[in-house]
Amino acid sequence: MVDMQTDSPGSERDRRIVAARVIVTSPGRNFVSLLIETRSGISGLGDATLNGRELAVAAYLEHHVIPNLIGRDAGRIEDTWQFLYRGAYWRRGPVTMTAIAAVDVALWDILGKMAGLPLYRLLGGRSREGVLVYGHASGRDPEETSAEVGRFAAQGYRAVRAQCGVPGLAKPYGVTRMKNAYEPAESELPLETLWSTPAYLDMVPRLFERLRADHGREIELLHDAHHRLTPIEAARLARDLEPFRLFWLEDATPAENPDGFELIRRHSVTPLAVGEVFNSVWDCRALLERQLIDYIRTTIVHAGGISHVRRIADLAALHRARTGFHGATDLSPITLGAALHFDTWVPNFGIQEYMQHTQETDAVFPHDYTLREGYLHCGESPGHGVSLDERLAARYPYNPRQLPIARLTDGTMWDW
Ligand code: CS2
Ligand code: MG
Repeated sequence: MVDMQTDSPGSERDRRIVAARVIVTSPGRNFVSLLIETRSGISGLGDATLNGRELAVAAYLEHHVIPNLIGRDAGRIEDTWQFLYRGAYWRRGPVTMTAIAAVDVALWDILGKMAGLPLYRLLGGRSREGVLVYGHASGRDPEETSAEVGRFAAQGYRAVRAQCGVPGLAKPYGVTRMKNAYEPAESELPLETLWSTPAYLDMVPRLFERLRADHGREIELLHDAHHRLTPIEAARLARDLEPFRLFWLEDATPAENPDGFELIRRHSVTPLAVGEVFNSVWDCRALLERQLIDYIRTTIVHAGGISHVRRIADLAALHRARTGFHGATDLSPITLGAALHFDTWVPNFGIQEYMQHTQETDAVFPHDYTLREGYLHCGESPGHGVSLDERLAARYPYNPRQLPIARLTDGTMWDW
């Protein structure tokens, strides 16, 4: 029998979970958070935000998770994870794994606060001084996009994702007039957008030819094809981008079919990144074991939390792949805070996406991470270093929003 008094900091009685609640707030966009309180008075915060499906996760937590948490030992992080994963019977999926992630991150936050240590120290200590990030530049045409890349470079960013308008398309993916942030869920029902691959395939190489001509070869450039291409189209794009040496081409083709990446690999050495829509190690396994991708983007909030993403990172390391966590503004500052501690520790770190949250969001989620010269730095506060101002959060009621959909110009339903 494990001696409960010594299996983690604080007494077993102190670690008892006495309450937990879901907090839905919308400071500029919707966020779902989980607060878990222990008998000691120490509480922990987890992110449960799933863009466009927020209330599904909130309901899953309220009806199927929280009743099972009360009375549990907050120090039994792994056992709680296994209970929520195996005990669900209906395994995996974005809603279940986001709910499990919220609990997992909140319990790691509590452990850090009880131990008086920042999360990265609990994971194994610092592997790097700072976390390399990439910003998001976009424009209506290559000239405008290049000016935006220059703006990020002037701010000290060493890596920038570039997205650009596509001739003939009113709302191509990733182009926004907002500086820094990008919010695709802009309507209560999905906005219908049009997509044309031929026009896109012509534009992208011209974009990166312009970016390399304007900004040289030192800055790291990334691009997100956002699941839009067939495997052979993705292979063509990856090959056409080789002269411009991208850091990565992301979501080149829908990743349910790993064989599609075999085809891309046969035609190109452009590095590939995938995984922001994955929610378990099982989604990642074939792509990593067959070395079909170079960066895994699976994020802490959507893939079962720190406990599970740690397993994904270890599998990636076995196959020489690196992490490149998703970090859009529809992942709350709680996820960014936890991710930065993970990024600070993980040996096979690659890069961290960083789309700056709005000031409204940051006011609701005070945090201790900082940006300096293109690197993010987690703080030294115990836990993940992010809190939630519930009084301020209450001023922002939930605002029903869903992500867009895409159709081809002939009306065929496509991947947004
Ligand atoms: C994008 C995201 O950041 C990215 O790489 O794929 O902006 C994605 O479109 C949103 O997170 C969807 O909610
Ligand atoms: Mg993406």
